[in-house]
Amino acid sequence: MMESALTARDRVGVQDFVLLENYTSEAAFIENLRKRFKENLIYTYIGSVLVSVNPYKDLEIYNKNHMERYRGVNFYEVSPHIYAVGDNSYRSMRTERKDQCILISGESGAGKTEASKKILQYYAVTCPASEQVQTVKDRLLQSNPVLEAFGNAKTLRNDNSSRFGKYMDIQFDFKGAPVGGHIINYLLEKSRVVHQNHGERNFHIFYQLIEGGEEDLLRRLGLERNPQQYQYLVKGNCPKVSSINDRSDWKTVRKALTVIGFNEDDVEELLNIIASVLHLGNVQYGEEDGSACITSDTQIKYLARLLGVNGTVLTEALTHKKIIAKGEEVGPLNLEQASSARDALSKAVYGRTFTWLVNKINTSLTYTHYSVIGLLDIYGFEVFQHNSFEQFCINYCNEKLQQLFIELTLKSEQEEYEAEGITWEPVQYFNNKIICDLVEEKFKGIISILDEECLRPGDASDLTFLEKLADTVGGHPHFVTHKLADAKTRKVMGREEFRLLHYAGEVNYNVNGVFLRCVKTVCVCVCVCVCVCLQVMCMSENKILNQCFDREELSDKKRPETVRYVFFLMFFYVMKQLRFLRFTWCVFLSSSGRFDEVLIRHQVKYLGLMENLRVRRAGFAYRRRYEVFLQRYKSLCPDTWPNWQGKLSDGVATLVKHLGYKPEEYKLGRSKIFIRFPKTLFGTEEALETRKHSLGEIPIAVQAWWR
Ligand code: AD9
Ligand code: MG
Repeated sequence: MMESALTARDRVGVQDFVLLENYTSEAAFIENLRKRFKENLIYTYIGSVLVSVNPYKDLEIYNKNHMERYRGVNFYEVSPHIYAVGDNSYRSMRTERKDQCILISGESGAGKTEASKKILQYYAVTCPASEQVQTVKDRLLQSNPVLEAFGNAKTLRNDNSSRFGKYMDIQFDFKGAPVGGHIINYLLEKSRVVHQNHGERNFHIFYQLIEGGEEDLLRRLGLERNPQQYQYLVKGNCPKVSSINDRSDWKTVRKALTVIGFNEDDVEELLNIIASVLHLGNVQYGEEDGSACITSDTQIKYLARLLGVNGTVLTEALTHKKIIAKGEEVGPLNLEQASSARDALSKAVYGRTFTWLVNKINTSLTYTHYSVIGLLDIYGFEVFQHNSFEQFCINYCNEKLQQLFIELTLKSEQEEYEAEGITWEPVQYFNNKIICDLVEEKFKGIISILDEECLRPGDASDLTFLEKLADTVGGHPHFVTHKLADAKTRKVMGREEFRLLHYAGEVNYNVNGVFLRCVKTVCVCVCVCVCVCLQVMCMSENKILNQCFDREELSDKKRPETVRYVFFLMFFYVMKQLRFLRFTWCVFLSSSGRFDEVLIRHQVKYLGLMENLRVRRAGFAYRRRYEVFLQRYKSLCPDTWPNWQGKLSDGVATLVKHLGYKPEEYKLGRSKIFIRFPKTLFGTEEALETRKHSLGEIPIAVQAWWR
């Protein structure tokens, strides 16, 4: 027996949350996600936003047949899918001649990187190709294993976690063929190079090189085939991961480097640096009269050769500092200072080499701007038991994106209403500009205060920073410190914390001991101990390092990198880009392979999905072009069936009058009908089903309609 539309909806939920009857209810939202997840329908829309729950199992929905199914088809005619987003952006770019951006957000392990790869594969398979285009397609695809080797690592949440943010432009020519690309990386988690939490690993490339590197290569690099030998690889006590085959991944990466256009010299220099970082980690210090000294010169010998620097100068740099306050005087480091200078050097070398790698990939992807689709793979809101500077950066970024989202969604709604000649009714929504201002306002925002404390010589500490915050923004409605909080809040807040009331919820940030230090690691120039080491790197004969380290930055004339500047670098370009693009938002939710309601509810809250739905539903829940609406429902009215001969708008007006729509339920625009409530549409949909059943007809695309 044919399943009716009503029971199909009961079973698999609605494919678009705007069609939920009770759209303000979080429980109804989650129930809809649950129903769909149970049926392996991992994708659902909120208007044009795609929401997905990670299935953690291979679903048969990413093959060539599926790609074909989504090619050139309207968003709502087929069930929600990441390919639909890819196809829609592609067609908008082609027809409207407007650059696009697909913004992928969600917490760690939610499936963001997999999704961006799926979009790339979709374009690689479905877009036109010539021989030259094939080379670009290959390079675009092959950039993934390389970037993942150097920028991904096993964490407790994801065996292949991206430890950097990525914005990738895919460029298309006038025929719609991908002809180039450009990647921007930001905020690589450099601290992982020198330290990993228990159960986590360093970046994949180290293990790939040790496990997969040929014997003579390892000999030349002075490496042993045992990760346990290296201080930088033993911290997490997790050299092997069952889901990862380092040896075969090494082969993939080596091949990918060749496809991208790295020659043997490039690869050699690159691997020299990777090996050097491991040797640096094994540099051991002893103590003489309170000063640090290097106890064995084995590592220094390798380092001098691999980095192309003088061993004596390097030894000096790893044990001495330039005391800026007293001019050019050079002084010895104590044990702790020397270890942190060594680690800071390792992080700087690795971080800059990563940026070099991205630039090198960019060079191979030739930039011939015609039309662009950007893919932004970004962290979603993060709230842990202990939140620090890293969470502050990520959450601020999401706050900005939310602001942009609301602005652009409302703007596009307004533009559509205007184009259709429908009166715009103001929408009530929470404008989070007030929180963005609290963070970024010049002179009195949190970033400015942080800058001031970072650059202030003397007694600046995390606690003075907290006090200054209380003095400057203490009265702000979205800011709370322990000192100024009411008795109830004090109970759940530490003395070293401040709380921000983000649009997605409250987050307590702990400044104790780590906030300023984190900031100083981000703004490397502030860290005096590293200066001497950086000087040595400027002398390196290694061609890559030579490009990465610039004498200019060591001169006092160069402006230090302030927090504001780093933020600016991180977000400004992307934000500026987004403003001029038509963007599609994809939100990914993590799961443990089953539908964990607590986990999902938490993410729905912190990703601001209910707020997004509210903005979407502020006007009309549903809109369709007249011809599409008439084609689907014309059989329900004797005057429009089998064919309406007059103007389309008159046909739709006749049809809805016959169906008994009340004036407050709908509006007729120039080319579309707008329906305010889902129940109006559902009533019509059910009438259609009843009619088809009575005639024994097979409902047209009823599955797609609901799914
Ligand atoms: V992180 O912020 O980089 O730590 P991501 O990028 O959000 O994270 P990723 O794409 O790496 O997560 O996905 C994590 C794992 O989930 C993958 O390694 C897959 O095992 C699994 N996954 C993700 N998407 C899908 C999917 N569409 N189907 C099946 C998936 N499994
Ligand atoms: Mg990722």
